Amino acid sequence: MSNINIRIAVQKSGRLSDDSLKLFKECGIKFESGGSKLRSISSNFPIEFLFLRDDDIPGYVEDGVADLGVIGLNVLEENRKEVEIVKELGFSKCRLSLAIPRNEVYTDLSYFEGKNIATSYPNLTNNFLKSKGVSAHTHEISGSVEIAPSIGLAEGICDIVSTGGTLLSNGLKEVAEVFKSQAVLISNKSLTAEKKNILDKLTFRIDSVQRGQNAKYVVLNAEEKNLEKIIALLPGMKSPSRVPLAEKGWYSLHSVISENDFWEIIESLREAGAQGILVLPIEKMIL
Ligand code: PRT
Ligand code: ZN
Repeated sequence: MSNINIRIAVQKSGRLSDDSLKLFKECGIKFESGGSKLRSISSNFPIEFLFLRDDDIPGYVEDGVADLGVIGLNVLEENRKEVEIVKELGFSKCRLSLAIPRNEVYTDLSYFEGKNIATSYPNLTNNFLKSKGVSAHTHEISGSVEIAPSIGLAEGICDIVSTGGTLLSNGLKEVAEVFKSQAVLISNKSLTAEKKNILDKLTFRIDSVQRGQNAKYVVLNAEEKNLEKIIALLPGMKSPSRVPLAEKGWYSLHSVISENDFWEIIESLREAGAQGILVLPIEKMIL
């Protein structure tokens, strides 16, 4: 084995860091993290972690200081760095939205015509408004954007929202979504063949973990007369496994179902006569 490591930049502490570390641990990659550690080399996978401020990650990956990075799509698109998006990671989901004081009457985007909007995302905000034919002024501030209207800095804001609680507690209401975001894995545009090979191994593991998270393992009992109907409802990886029970005329069926249609399938299974339904989490799913 060669001694080349791929270098990945992840957020040191913040809304991306816990889920990023969890994902790599679920991929079976062992490394130390936490405390004042700024870098860490895995003991069982050719990867080195750099722990950084999230804002610096796209630039480091563009320059090749890091080969890979985990970053919010909002930060990446705002900074417009030349990097490759390898895959969506499905965590740190949020949206960039326009918001105005709660007691204002909002009609449509023309509300913002000629107005001042405070934001940490001037590029995304301006692009959005321009594409809608609205000309407004963005006022860039780096934090505490929500207080801008109440201190007279701007009439509206454009900021990251997840639950909406922060807007609410600052007397604001969300009126239009500008951009949907989640964490993404990015890579430098010119990785060597050796590093590409390591990235392929990493994405194979990430895919297996993600597939597992989107699926449930289902075990149920069924009487012979209901088998056909129940099997038709169970997709499975190939087709469901069928194991005869000690009690004559009864079978146990094992299958995998998607998280998305989970409740619908469970209800149909019960209607079709399935009994003793067990649902188990799947740790990994290798295809
Ligand atoms: O220190 P460092 O620079 O590394 O971190 P940071 O403070 O710049 O970023 P951090 O950790 O706050 O967020 C990192 C990324 O998480 C963001 O770039 C987004 O991609 C994503 N993310 C997900 C969020 C949120 N949810 C979120 N709710 N980023 C920020 N918020 C803030 C938002 O700015 C607002 O102040 O939370 C507040 C709104 O939350 P709700 O739940 O009240 O709507
Ligand atoms: Zn930051």
